Amino acid sequence: MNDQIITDPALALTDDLSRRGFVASAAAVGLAASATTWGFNILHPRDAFADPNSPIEVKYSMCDMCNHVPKCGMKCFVQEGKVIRVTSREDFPNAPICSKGVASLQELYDPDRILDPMVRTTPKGQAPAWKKITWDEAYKTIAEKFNGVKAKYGADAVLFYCGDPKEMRPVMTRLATWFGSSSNGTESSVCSTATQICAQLTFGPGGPSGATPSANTKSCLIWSQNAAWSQPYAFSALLDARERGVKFVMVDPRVTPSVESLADIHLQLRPGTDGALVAGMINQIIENNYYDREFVENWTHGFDQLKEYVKDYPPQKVQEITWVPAEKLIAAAKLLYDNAPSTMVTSAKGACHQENVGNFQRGVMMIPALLGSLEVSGGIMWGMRGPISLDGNATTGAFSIESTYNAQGFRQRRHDLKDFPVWAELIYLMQTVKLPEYVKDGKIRAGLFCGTNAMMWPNTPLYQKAIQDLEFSVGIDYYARYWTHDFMDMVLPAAMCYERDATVGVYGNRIFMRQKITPQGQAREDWQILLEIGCALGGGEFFFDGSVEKAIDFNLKQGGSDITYQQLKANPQGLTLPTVQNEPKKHVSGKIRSDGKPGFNTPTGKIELVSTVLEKHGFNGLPIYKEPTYMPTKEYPLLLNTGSRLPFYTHSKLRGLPWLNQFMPDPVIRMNKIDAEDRGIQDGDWVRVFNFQGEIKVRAAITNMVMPGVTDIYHGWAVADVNKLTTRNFCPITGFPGFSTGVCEIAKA
Ligand SMILES: Nc1nc2c(c(=O)[nH]1)N[C@H]1C(S)=C(S)[C@@H](COP(=O)(O)OP(=O)(O)OC[C@H]3O[C@@H](n4cnc5c(=O)[nH]c(N)nc54)[C@H](O)[C@@H]3O)O[C@H]1N2
Ligand SMILES: Nc1nc2c(c(=O)[nH]1)N[C@H]1C(S)=C(S)[C@@H](COP(=O)(O)OP(=O)(O)OC[C@H]3O[C@@H](n4cnc5c(=O)[nH]c(N)nc54)[C@H](O)[C@@H]3O)O[C@H]1N2
Ligand SMILES: [Mo]
Repeated sequence: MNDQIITDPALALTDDLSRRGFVASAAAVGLAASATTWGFNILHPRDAFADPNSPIEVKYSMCDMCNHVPKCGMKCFVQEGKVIRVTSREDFPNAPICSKGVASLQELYDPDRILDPMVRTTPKGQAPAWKKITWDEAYKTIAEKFNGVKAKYGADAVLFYCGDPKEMRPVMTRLATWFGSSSNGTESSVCSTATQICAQLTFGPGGPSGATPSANTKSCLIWSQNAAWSQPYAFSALLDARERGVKFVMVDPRVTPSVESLADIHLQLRPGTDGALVAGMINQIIENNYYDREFVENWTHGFDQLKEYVKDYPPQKVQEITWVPAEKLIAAAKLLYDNAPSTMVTSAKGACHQENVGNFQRGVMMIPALLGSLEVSGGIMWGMRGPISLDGNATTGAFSIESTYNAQGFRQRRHDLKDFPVWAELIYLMQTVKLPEYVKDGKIRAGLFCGTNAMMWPNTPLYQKAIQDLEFSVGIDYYARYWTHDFMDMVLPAAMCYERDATVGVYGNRIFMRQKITPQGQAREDWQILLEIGCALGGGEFFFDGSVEKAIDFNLKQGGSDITYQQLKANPQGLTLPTVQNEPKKHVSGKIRSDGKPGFNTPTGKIELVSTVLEKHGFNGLPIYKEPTYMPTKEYPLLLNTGSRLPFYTHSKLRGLPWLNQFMPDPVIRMNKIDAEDRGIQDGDWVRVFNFQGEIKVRAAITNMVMPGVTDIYHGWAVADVNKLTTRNFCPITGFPGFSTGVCEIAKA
């Protein structure tokens, strides 16, 4: 790597071409060399060649290409310290690895990865150039800058932030809390937290937000999830359920591969009208006496008000609003009633990216409650309080910051408290969607950004500017990404999944740790970097003097387990944790509430059909329907629906990996044949997609996957960032933007 590295979009584009050339040659050689039925051989442009006669060692790892927990198991074939091949891992809870897992080797040995700490040498606002520095120099600068800002403006002026990657979060939280900053946020500001908030409001804190079908489940309501593409490990379980005879009702504006392979009834709604559809479903459940009287009378709050409210949503009216045929809605309610117990799945994107999510998703959660499917086998069950509290990342109770957090009065000081009071009451991480405002007002002046992509928020340029306007900011990443790190002062090289110990993976009662290889260059694992920053800031002992091993041990102990780092290292096949057998009707036996009384963990002790927490904050407590802010007009007649997942990319990532890029080299917008014909557009044409806020250039894909009037486009394309066109209309309860509910026009480029 050169000492001076220039990141520039134009360069990135030409670079892409040369990489494409590499695909062709690599694929050809790879095929010829592949002698196995499992996995693929790989050849790399640099540094990854091993002497073919050297011995092959098997190591076990866990993938992190989609940043999701639980992760998929990987079996790595290692020669001279280099991973030469990767396959699915046998006897592991999550399998198989997908195309992203296989292609992760191209990321591991990507010549574009950053392998040294780098500081910028040009002023911000100008094209950046970077200079290599040592880790010690980096830590010293970070400590000076962060402590300087803290001394002048208080600790809350330093933002601690993680993007979609999840594994480092417990350490980031420990760091923020010790530093004394209540400005501790994540990408979950626009991902999944809305579901968590709705579940807490309806079911109470600590409860479930849904459940996938289990042995006794007879039907399942999937409210917008295309697991075939976004959760392949979960999709195979759904297919198994279907084979067992489970009936599926699926709500989705698109005809997805999941809809095609699972749905008995597909409710294909106009995006953003979920609130009306859910009111229509509840209307049918109540009007037809499908609801469980005993449960409703004893264990719900606000039934009469809900009953009155949904009278306004008879099937015919719902059809006009949502475009879902009335008879399908009627049939869906009946199918769920006829096939009890029923379970329900919502999703972190499809069911969250609406301005009205804080209302409608509570309505979705009320459906299994009304049908009497809570706390019954095959329905939705609360977990048992057991001795071990480790989640998929072994983070629960992690560095147990809750008490420190409360003791230091963080909640009252938070910058987001006035903007999103319900979020601030329920979630200890801050809602970051108002970052531009907080920077403009001088409330946030420095930031540590681990695994961050500035194109994830609506109206990207505002967030890029906010990051640029910080007095000091540092990113931790595998790459210096021009759309994010060009606006920062420093970038630190993170070790990839193959190259790190932390964190352990917990799947039910099984626990695993990776067997790492030596990181490339100067890269270090996130846990180590964050612990070392803690030490540089002056917190040595609190950060285990930088020891990842000690941090993992502490973390496991906090979660209630005696297992140690050394034991996990010695047992790559995984270890078993003690479990507690779950049992039904825990709301009757008093095993749900923390005070041991019967009922649920809500203020009323009941499932809240009318939320008392929302009422306390001045909101309507019912799951009301509100139209999206933007409706189609003559000028912008198409609905802009963004971000539905593609199987081979994750957000802004993986575009540079030849094995994946070949599937969709250019950004694409899906549109219906009727809309295309109206505009003289042919399949594959370059088109302009635009609205009052911005314009991007992409290729048109003409398909019946979307209805006339609706489009479908993925986010995270640096060359065509759709978040230049998405707007900042936030759900007042959750702060979530309407990524699903914009408007646009399309014309031939
Ligand atoms: N329009 C629209 N916008 C959306 C969405 C949408 O559906 N539509 N979806 C939203 C959702 S749900 C999400 S989750 C966000 C995602 O938004 P982000 O999390 O911001 O997106 P990523 O592209 O995953 O960026 C992660 C960055 O972290 C780096 N990275 C990956 N793994 C690691 C790691 O382990 N350690 C470190 N240090 N770095 C790592 C990657 O190289 C990348 O630069 O986007 C949101 N934005
Ligand atoms: N390959 C891959 N996998 C991923 C990711 C990735 O980027 N790539 N991202 C990961 C992340 S961070 C997340 S949050 C999850 C997201 O996981 P999900 O939320 O399950 O995302 P999708 O599978 O795209 O399913 C969302 C569905 O919602 C539908 N939808 C769109 N608008 C609306 C609407 O207004 N109403 C309703 N009811 N449905 C609507 C879309 O048509 C789509 O089929 O996926 C994770 N998995
Ligand atoms: Mo997400």
